Amino acid sequence: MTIYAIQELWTNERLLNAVEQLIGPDIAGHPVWNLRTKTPKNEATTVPWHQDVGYLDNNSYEVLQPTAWIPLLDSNENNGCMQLVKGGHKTGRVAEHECCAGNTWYTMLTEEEMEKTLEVNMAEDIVSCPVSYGGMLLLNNMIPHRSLNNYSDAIRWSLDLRWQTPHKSCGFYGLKEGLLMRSSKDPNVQIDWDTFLGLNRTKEQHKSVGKEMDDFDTTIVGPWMKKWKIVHHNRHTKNISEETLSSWHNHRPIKA
Ligand SMILES: O=C(O)CCC(=O)C(=O)O
Repeated sequence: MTIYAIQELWTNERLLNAVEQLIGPDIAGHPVWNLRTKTPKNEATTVPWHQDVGYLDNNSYEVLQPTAWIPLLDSNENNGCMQLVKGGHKTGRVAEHECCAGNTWYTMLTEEEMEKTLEVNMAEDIVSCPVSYGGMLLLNNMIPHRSLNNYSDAIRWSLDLRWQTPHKSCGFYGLKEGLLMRSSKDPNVQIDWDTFLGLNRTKEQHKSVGKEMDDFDTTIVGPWMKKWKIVHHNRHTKNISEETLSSWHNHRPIKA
């Protein structure tokens, strides 16, 4: 799959028609999108419980940002499909996330925190969402979700693509703006891919921590790290200085 194929899918007429029903006729692509290669039995690609808003700036909390999660093969509980917690978006609250899950750089929600703040029942409300090739799962940015482990022998490829109104902040800490795809004022709007693709969001994340980073340095650099407490350190946090951490939050000191 090339970037052109992803561009075509992201701006697909029928997909945008569905998105329009949710957010209205003005549509921007959100700068956070991923092509995921979920390799078998790999903790690094198994995403723990979280709300997508947990990765974004607080000014996105009141903006509806639908995500289309699109597997590039049949997905099921064996190869790492998604699970969500039914009704977990209804309070409109953002639960207290923690960092970092296991040996990954993901933020995560504990089950206790979800039950307390999002008023869900983890014994009853978890829903597995197997999606066949050609289908998609549409997610609200407040709904808690995760992906299961991949116990198969094949890579579970998927895309997650997001949209929102172009009239509100996309909550990406000013690092990158959205991409106008549909405008009620201009039915022939030209999508400015050059500007959008010209700005590498990973490089912008690196710049936001104020230091040059080697491409193979796996230290976490997302600005969302400043939002949530780092309660568990691992190889992705060990190079962050105590001084930087304490300027972010009331983090626990790093233990060797
Ligand atoms: O595809 C996955 O494994 C996780 C996707 C996810 O959590 C997301 O798109 O927010």
